[in-house]
Amino acid sequence: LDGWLRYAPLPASISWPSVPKHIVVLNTTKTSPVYTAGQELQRGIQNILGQSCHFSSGKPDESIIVGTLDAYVSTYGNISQSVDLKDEGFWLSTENNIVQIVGQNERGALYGAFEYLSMLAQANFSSVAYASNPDAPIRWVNQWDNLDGSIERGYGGASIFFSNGTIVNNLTRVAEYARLLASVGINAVVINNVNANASILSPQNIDGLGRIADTMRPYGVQVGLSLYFASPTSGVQGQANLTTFDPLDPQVITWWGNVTDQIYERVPDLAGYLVKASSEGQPGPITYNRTLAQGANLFAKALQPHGGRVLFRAFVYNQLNESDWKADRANAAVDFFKPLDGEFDENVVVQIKYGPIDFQVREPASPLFANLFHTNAAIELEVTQEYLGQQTHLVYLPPLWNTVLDFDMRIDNKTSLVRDIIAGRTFNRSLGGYAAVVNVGTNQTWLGSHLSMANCYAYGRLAWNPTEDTTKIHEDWSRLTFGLDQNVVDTITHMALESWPAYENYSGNLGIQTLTDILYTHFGPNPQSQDNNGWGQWTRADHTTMGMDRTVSNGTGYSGTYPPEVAAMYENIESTPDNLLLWFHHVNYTQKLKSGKTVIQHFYDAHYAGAETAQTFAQQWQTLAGKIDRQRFDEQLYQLRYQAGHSIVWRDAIVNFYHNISGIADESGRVGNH
Ligand code: GCW
Repeated sequence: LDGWLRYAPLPASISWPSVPKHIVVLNTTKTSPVYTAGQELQRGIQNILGQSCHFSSGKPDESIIVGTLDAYVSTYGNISQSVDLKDEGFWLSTENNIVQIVGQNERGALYGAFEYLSMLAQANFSSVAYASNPDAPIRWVNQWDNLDGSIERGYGGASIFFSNGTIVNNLTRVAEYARLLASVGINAVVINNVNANASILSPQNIDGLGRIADTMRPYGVQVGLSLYFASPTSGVQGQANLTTFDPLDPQVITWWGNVTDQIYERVPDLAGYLVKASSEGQPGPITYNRTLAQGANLFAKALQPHGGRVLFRAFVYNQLNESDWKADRANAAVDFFKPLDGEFDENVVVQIKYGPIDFQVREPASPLFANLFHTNAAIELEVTQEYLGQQTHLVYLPPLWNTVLDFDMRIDNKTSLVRDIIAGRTFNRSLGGYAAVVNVGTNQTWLGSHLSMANCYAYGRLAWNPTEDTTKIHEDWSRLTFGLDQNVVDTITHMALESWPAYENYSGNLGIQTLTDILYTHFGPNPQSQDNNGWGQWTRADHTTMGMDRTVSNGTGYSGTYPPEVAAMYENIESTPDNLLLWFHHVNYTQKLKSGKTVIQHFYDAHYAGAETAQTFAQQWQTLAGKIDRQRFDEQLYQLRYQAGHSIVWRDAIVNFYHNISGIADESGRVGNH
């Protein structure tokens, strides 16, 4: 339940230097994150080191001091070193037997306390003095929780926020969740599904929202809300009912203004709204022939006096006809949003999925990041493993995320990394950052699997600092979660690093997408489901060829939506990396890759290799018997064995499908004819 915040006692074999026994908390208001920081420090040091600390005030010697920079300076005068603190950052110094934990704001002080405790829990007693600042202001998580308590694409049990149409009474789990999120620098949670229900806006539910906000506030985690665009006409109990939801209609504007005022009355620090509109059957501004910007600005204007933000989702596309060679869902976001660049209000952030389709095992970075110069942008990631095994498969996701965050769009032929664009640096934007769909539930493991929590932890760490090494992040998580035994850390981290390449190998290769069932479950192999439907996630596989031709010269024109250098790279087969070949090009199964193999032989080989690696995960895990408590060891072993079996189901389904359709034999004789 504590996730990575176990505060396990350090093993007796370790000896450590003394740690101050006094904690000076420079803000004693119980709802302040600074107060929470003091409580966490006391609890953590007690559990990790077995040392009791007393709260005291006054003299700094032999103390842990935690507070905001303002409070610190007014109590002790300036910090001796010059400290460069940005919004929500912190200063941490352990020099001279004084621990200074000084936040740029209250939340920053709590982040600093968690960082110090993370050091102690990993037996790191080195002397440090540094400032740490977040890379971007938006570091949110999204929960796709429905008011009935179910969670769309959630694999860790029922909602911790809702049941039976209202907010649950007991918010203990909500506090625990906020604590975990705060410990990795997350500052807001959007608590309800983007496929939203208008009844979240009833007075009773607004009060429930207030209780959630009160519960998370001590952790510095703000609440955000997903909105149903047609709420004004939905007959929300306790609110006026209109006959239109046209975003330019004065009545509608007043309606949202009123509702927003009511919410801020109860939740003065609401983070803002998240809006999925005119997407996948959801109503939106397009219903009234208004633009998506007009739709977003409706909420922006209601929030503006309160300091709130609108995260407006770029996941807007239409159903398409596969018989049209030039139809391409991957073009949708740029088609819809590029013409609107500059029309969004300053407190709007366009929230863009990492790839142009939908959380696939490999996608190129969404070109929309390189097409908005006067609009704030955030990246949307998924911690919940919707297409990636739904937590029954081990897949450590940060290496996948980094293929997008570190991608260089070469705007104006200059370095323009996606992570710099969303941080606001490239185009000098005031806002931007990160959102991840997490979807924890009431399961004791939160996500439905012990090892999956590494993704949640790493998400926060990367949103704070996207240049951090993902291997090191995993090692930290592993130590905090399973203890300091080097063999345990190395084994679990080794498995984690092999996991995404393995999953890609036994699901979908060369940029063809995940090849999972896309119609309903998004789980398990179903390559035939990809084609002959309106969803536009096509593979265009026939007897001799496969892949989407997304070139400008002969295809959908998608490659041309990137800046020139990148567009040129993807336009040509020779310069397209193998791992995206079938994303950009429609080729023969016998097309040669840079590796020298044919496409079809690569499919066969990769599927066997991926499933083979998956077989080793349970074995690697078993070498840790006795080093991990029984319950977690057994539960994880069960899942890894399932994955071992399911990876073979995957392998055989995919290789047989392509063998049947192509009639091309496997050079190693493994496929068909048995
Ligand atoms: O991938 C699809 C999911 C839907 C989801 C949608 C979205 C919340 O299958 O379940 O809806 O994306 O991101 O809006």
